[in-house]
This record gives sequence, C-alpha cells and structure tokens, in this order.
Amino acid sequence: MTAPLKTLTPNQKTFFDDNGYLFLPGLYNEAEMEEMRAQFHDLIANTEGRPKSLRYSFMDPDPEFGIDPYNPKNVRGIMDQTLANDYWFNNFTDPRVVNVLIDLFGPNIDFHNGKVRSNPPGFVNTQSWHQDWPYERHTTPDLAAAIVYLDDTDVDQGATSVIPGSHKRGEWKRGEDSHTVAEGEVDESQTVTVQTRPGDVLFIHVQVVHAAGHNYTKQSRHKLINEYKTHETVDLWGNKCAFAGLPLARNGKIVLPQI
Ligand SMILES: O=C(O)CCC(=O)C(=O)O
Repeated sequence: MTAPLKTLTPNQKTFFDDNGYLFLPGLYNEAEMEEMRAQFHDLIANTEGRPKSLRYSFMDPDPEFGIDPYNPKNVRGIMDQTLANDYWFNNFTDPRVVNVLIDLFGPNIDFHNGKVRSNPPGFVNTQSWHQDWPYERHTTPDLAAAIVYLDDTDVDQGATSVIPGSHKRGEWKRGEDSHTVAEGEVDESQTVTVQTRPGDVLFIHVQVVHAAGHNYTKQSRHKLINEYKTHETVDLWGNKCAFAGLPLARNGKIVLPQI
C-alpha cells in the first residue's frame, strides 16, 4: 500500500513523476523572505570570518551592468552555505521541504549538499544543458534539488530552464570530456523556463536536463540549492560536502528538530 502524501496533492506528485520537476510557488511567505533576504545579504556581504570550508566564488564586475549594492562583492556562488549559522542549518532541514522529498521519493531522506548560485548583473551562464547526475552519481537516481529563489527571475533574468520528462531517458549522451549534454541533443522547443518570485521553490530530479539562465539586468539574482537523497541510494561520487548523508526523515517522519 502506498503511504498517504504528507504535503503534496496527488496531481503534484504525478506531475513530478511525469516531468521530473515540480514548481511550488510561495513556499516561503513574504515575512520569511524578508528575513531570508536579510540573512542572505549578510552571507554575501560579510564574507570574512566564515568557516574555511564554506567556499565563496566571485564574478568580475561587468562594466556595462555594474554592481548591485545587495551583492556588493559580486558573489556568484557559495559551497556549503549550510555551515554559516543556525539560520542556514534550519533552512536546509526545513520540514516543509523535507516533507516534499518524502512525498517524492519515500520515507527515508538524507541530506546531500547545499550551495548558492548567484547571478550578478551581467552574469553569463557558460554551463550548458546538463543533468546533475554525472556530477553526483549514486547507486540509483533517487535525488532531487530544491532551488529556492530569492528574487524575481525570468528569461535573461536568472531564470532556470528545464526539459520536462527528460529524466525518463536516464543518462543523456554527454559531450566528450564533459559533464554537460552533447551538442545537438536538446530540442530547444521542448524547454520550459520557470519564472519565479521570491519564496518560490523548484524541485528538480537529478536526471532532469536543465540550465541556468543569463542575467542581463542591473539586479543581482540569487538561488539557494539544497539537494536531498533517499537513505537507500549510496554515494558513488565521494561526497565530502557539509552534512552529507545527514538523516532528515525516517519512516516518513522528520527526525531533526529546528534549532
Ligand atoms: O542556477 C540555476 O538556475 C540552476 C543551477 C544549476 O543548473 C545547477 O546548479 O546544476
């Protein structure tokens, strides 16, 4: 007998199974986003004195687009933002997100890793269409990323695009020596760009083909990407990221309290 869904509707679950992604608008409300954006600003503006394994990357300012004061150092990414403080610990262990993962994959959920992808003004995405799978192989593809949007995104404004149903083909042909999908494999007419508002969350299956967009605006755009896996699937990549394998749900129940 299948377990009753904890938070998703049957249609949402079927949509994810069929398409490999699920868009949940407004998972975080306005007040929560005000706090998240304030915490995030602190994270990207005050980069000194952080745990060493929290790794920042920066983009050279684009003279045409300038710098958004919200992202004064032009941060373009962070690995293991989960280590920054209790707020960010609570963020990746949020039961609302973990319950979605239970509905999508089953009762036993572990953490995989957390990162920030920022698109400063003038950001050009050079990583083409890809599946996350070749970057993080496991015994079975039972992983998904939850992408939390801190800003409005749209075409050429940092939006993420996906190819619905592409996870059903398993691993796609890759370019030589590359983790990204081989040229000519993607039919652009099949792609969907997900427009977002702050507080929206996009769940993407580890084998769904997707791509980040460019940001040809003067506003910096920011995404948190926390990834989750079933307890049963075993890491073959050698995941050394913070909190890798941390148990989050067992037998359909959240096991970690919020701090
Ligand atoms: O930044 C995005 O919109 C998507 C990020 C992405 O493609 C990835 O981290 O694999």
